[in-house]
Amino acid sequence: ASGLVTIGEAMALVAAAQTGGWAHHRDLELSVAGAELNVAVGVRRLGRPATWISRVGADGFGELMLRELRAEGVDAVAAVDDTRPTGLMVKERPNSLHTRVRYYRAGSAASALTAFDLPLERIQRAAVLHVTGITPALGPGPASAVQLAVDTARAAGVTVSLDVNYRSALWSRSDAGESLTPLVKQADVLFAGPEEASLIVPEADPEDMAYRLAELGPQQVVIKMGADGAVSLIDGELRRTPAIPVQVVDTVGAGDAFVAGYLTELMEGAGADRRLATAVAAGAFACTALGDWEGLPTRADLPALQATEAVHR
Ligand code: KDG
Repeated sequence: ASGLVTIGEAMALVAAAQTGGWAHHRDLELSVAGAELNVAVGVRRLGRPATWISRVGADGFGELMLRELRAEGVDAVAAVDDTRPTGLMVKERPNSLHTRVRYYRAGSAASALTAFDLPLERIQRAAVLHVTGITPALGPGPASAVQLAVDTARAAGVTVSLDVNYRSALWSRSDAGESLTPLVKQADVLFAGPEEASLIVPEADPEDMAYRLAELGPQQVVIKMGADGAVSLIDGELRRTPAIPVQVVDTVGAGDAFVAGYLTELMEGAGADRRLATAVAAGAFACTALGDWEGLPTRADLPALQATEAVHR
């Protein structure tokens, strides 16, 4: 057992190159994105093996995705579906204060993911299985794939990581809460923003949330609070970890970077303090570049941020 295995949809990402909205500025940049893909790339950059399981369309977007993953050294296990397209996500920057994200993913290749797409032996050999609350929102097939993956991992003694990742464009808060609560109970490591945690537990305060979520099962609960850092309850110990201040260019993907940092250190056998330190550093790095994963750090990059931080002290 050495690496991370993750399952989920990635989409072609069309992002505005300038602020101002599509009606005024039409330059765009083409990339790929998806929460689980972002985590896989993040883990790989920090030095651990990563496998990404999905489906892609038989189109240029699917090819681009597989190419990028190959370039990053992520092992992609993705059936090419010639009846459905690769999904698309459009990121508009109407002004410098906002980013607007829209999906064109209904009927995508990845939404046809089923339990049959899973290479079960890879999950059994993984160090960590990472899933998110996005995949069960894509339909019954993807939901059953996530459930089988989690069951397989648990039976094999593989650590299960879940990021709640609520996406309001995909389902209601009540449907998400109902579907994700059983998964939360089966997770060893749980990540959620405060709003997301409130889908599962009634508390409003992050510390109370962490305690209540841990009661459901996960020994490691991490409440991600963006610029406010993180509150965590790891093996019964409560911590508050401040974020590292950076000049923010694009926050989308920062949560995934945080997860990648945490899980990489977990796989390295590092203690909780180091897991959280790398998590906040990776999250900060991700904010400094446009794109969901382009700004993810390598091990060699990490000291740069620590040096900047030292100046701020
Ligand atoms: O976490 C960033 C993701 O939101 C983005 O990459 C796209 O996976 C995505 C989603 O479904 O929102």
